[in-house]
Amino acid sequence: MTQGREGRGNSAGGGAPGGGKDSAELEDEFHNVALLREEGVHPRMSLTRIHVRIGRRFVSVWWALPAVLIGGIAVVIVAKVLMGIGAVGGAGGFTSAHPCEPSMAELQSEGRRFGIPAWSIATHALNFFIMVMVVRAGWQILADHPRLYLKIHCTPDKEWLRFRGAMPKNRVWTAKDDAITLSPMVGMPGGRHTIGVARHWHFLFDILFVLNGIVFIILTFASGHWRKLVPTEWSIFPNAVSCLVQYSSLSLPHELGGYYTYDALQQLSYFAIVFIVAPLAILTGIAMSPAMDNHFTWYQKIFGNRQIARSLHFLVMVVFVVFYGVHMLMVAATGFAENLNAITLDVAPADGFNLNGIALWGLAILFVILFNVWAVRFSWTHTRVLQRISNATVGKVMDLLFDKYAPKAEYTEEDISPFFWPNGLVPVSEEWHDLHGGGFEDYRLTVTGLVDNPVELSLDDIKALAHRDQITMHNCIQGWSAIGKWSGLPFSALIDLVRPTSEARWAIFRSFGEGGEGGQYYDSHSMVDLKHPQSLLAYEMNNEPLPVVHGAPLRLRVENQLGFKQVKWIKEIEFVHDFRQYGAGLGGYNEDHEFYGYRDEI
Ligand SMILES: Nc1nc2c(c(=O)[nH]1)N[C@H]1C(S)=C(S)[C@@H](COP(=O)(O)O)O[C@H]1N2
Ligand SMILES: [Mo]
Repeated sequence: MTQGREGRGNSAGGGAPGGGKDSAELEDEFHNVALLREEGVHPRMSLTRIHVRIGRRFVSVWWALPAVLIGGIAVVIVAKVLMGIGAVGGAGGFTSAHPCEPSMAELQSEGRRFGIPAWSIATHALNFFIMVMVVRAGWQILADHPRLYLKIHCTPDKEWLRFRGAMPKNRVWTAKDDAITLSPMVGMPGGRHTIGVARHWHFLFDILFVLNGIVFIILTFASGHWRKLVPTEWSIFPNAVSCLVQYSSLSLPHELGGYYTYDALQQLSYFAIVFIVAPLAILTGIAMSPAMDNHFTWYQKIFGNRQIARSLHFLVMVVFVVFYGVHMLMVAATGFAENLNAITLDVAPADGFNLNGIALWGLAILFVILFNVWAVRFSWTHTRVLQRISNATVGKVMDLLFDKYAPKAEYTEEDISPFFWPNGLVPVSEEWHDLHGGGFEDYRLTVTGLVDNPVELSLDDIKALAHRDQITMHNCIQGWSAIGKWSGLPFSALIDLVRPTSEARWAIFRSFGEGGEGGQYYDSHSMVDLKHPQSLLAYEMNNEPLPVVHGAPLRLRVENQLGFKQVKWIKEIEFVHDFRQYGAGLGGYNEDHEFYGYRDEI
C-alpha cells in the first residue's frame, strides 16, 4: 500500500516550489473522488433513508405522510363545520367580527399607496434566485455529515435525524466515510465530498442574501411600505385565526392578492419570514463558527448549543421550502394570472386579465434553472476558479468579521464528549510505524524555515518546554463538534524558542499521514492565530497519550479554526513568508485537493 501510494507524488512538495501535482491534476483527482460511489458503503442520498429518532428507534419520516394527509382532511372538515355554525361563519359571527382582509374603503380613506414598487419586484425575484442556490448548496453541505444532533456531542445513534443508516461499528469509521452522495439535480454541485465547493456557493449567495435583504428592509421602511408588512394592531391575531378557518374551509379570497394589501394571515407569515425566519437563518449559521463560539462563549448558548443551532439552521431551511410551496399554491389558487401580473409588473388585478405576468414569471424560473445547470457545470469544470473567486470575496469577509477574536472558551471535565468522530487516514509510512512501534522514543519534531534557531525536539524536550491543559470544542467543517481535553505545548513557547524572523508570516505543518487522495497532508496557520494562548501542540487527549486515530504522537489545536486545520501526526513545522509556493499553493491539503476556502472561520 505504501509502495502504491509513493508513486503519486507528494502534494506538500517537501518545500520544492510548485512540487507535486499541478492544479489541473488535483482538479481531475477531486472529480474522480467526488464522483466515487460504492453503493451500500457510500450510499447516494435516498428519500427512503431519512429517519427520525423516537426514543431509541429510528423511524422513517414517511410515516408522517398519512398523518399529515389525515390531519389535513380533518382540518378541512372541522373548518367547514365551524363555518356552518352561526357564531363562527354567520353574519354576526367570529369571521365577520374579525375580518381576514381589511376593507378597501378603509384603506383608501387612510390614503394608503397601493401597488408593488419596482424595488420590491426586484428584491422579491432576486431573493428566490438566491435562496435556490443557498438551499441546494446547504443540502450538499449537510450530505457531508448527514446527521443532526441536539447535544454538542455528536454521538452516533443519538442523532435526532439522519439521512443514512447507523454508523458501521465493525471498523474505524471516520466522519469522511459517513458522507453521502447527492445528485447534481439536488445538491449544488452534487457528488460526494464536495463540501468545499458547496460552501463557496453557499457563502457567496449568503452574502447576496444579506445584501438583498438589507436593500429590501431599508426601502420597505423608507417608502412607508412597512405598513403593509408589519402588523401594528393586536387584532392581527384573531383576524389571522379568522383567515385560517376560512382558508381551511377552502373558501379562498380572490384577486385581492398582495397588490393592495395583505390579509391578516399573509401579513403575519410574510412578517415572520422577513423578520424572524431570515434573521434566524443568518444567526444560526454564524453559530457554527468556531471563531465565534470559541470567543463569544455566550453566543451559541442563545440557541442552547452549536448542534441545536445547526439543527435550527436545517429547520429554518424546511420552513423556507414549505413556505415557498404554500406561497406558490396560494398564488395559484387565488388568481394565478392576476397575482403574477401584480408581482412581476405592478399591474392591478382590476386592470383586466392577461398572461404577461405568467410569461415573465416563466422566464424568471427558466433563468434560475439555466443558472443552476451552468453553476453545476462551472463547479466541475472551473473548480479552482470558483475557489479563487470565493477566497477573494468570502474569505475577506470572514477575515473581517472573525479574524481578530482570540479563542477563549473552555469547558469542564464533565463536558468532555463520550465520542469524538475521527477523520483522516492513519499514516501508512514505515517511518511512522517504526516510531509508533518504539513508543515514539525516536520521534523528533523538526522546526525549520524562517527562524533564528531551528530545532529538532523529542517528545520529552517538548514536554519539558512548557505545558498547558485545555478543554475545548472542536468544529469540523462537516458540521459535527466534540469537546475534548488537550494537553501539550503552548505554541507561543515554541515561537519563543525558535525565534521566527520578521519575514515569517505562516507556519506550515506537515503530517506523517496522507490525505484522502494520496500525498502528504499539511496545512498552514498565520502567526497571529498561532500566538493565541489556546494554540497548542497536543500530545495528550482526555488525560491519555494521544490515541493513534487522533494524531499520535503530536497534533495541532488552533481553536478559532475548523477541524481540517488541526493537523494530526505532525512530522515537521516550517515557518514561511508565503504558502503559495507549497503544494498546489492554496495553503493546505484540503484547500489544494478539496477546494476548501481560505482559512474558513465558519
Ligand atoms: N494528518 C491529518 N490531519 C488531519 C486530518 C487528516 O485527514 N490528516 N483531518 C482533519 C480533519 S478534517 C478533522 S475534523 C480533524 C479530526 O480530528 P480527530 O480525528 O481527532 O477528530 O483532524 C484534522 N487533521
Ligand atoms: Mo474535518
